[in-house]
Amino acid sequence: MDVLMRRDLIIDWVETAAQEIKTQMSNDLEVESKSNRKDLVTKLDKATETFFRKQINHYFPGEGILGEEGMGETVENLTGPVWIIDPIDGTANFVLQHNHFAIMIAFYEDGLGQIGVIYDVMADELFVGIKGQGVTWNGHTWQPPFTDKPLDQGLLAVNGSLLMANRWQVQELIDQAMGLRIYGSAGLEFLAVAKGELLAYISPNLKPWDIAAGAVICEELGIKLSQFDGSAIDYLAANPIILAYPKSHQKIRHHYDSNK
Ligand code: 2AM
Ligand code: CA
Ligand code: CA
Ligand code: CA
Repeated sequence: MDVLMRRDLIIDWVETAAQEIKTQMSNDLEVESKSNRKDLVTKLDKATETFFRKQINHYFPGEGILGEEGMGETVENLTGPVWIIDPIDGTANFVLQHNHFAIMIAFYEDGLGQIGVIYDVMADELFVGIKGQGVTWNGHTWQPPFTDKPLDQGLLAVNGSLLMANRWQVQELIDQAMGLRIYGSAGLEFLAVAKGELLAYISPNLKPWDIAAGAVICEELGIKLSQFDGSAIDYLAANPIILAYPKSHQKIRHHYDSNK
């Protein structure tokens, strides 16, 4: 099946899932903690991932699926077709704000991103990136309105734990930007960079499903994505990431190398 047919199916699944999430959102979410008090999961994270897995298994039996709420089902390698899913990104926002969360689905082949979809559910903003074919916003061709400005002329997002620990003097770097923003959803932070609202996003510990969809969208727009040390993302591990327009990426990389 060609890439546009896959894209259309993904959009259909995402819209169905978002409608269900909105309908159920005011009911008991059955919130549980995972690794720590702040690491939450709800019954809608699980149900949404299960829904996507069922659709993929129906239309594309045998293709690999890597998802945050995998419940034991995962992939060992990225050979061939692999779906990478974050059913609700920004679960703490979802639980505590009923807002500012995203659904993310990506399709990779032999480790290379082919399709990335991020849906900001409450804002009704759907971004789709297809490798070599650009990015759309709610069906319209998308290009960020701002050019590659230096870091001191724009805003920066940094993960809260990295900021508080001030690892590699990150507070000094933040001080060079026009201001700091913290969204609490990696997906929405990737989208803010794709929109040109942020020049950069830095996060120390993102999983493959936090990165996969946004990587396709942002790389299609010429935005740079790497680990802190400049190496490529490992889609089978946790990654410290710098996502930024080229000038800011270079600035952040240099600051990291000088202070790590
Ligand atoms: P999640 O809501 O899907 O778990 C918050 O800074 C961002 O980091 C969110 O996108 C969140 O995704 C992600 N994240 C990754 N690992 C996390 C963890 N252990 N606890 C909370 N958020 C995590
Ligand atoms: Ca989570
Ligand atoms: Ca996530
Ligand atoms: Ca999640």
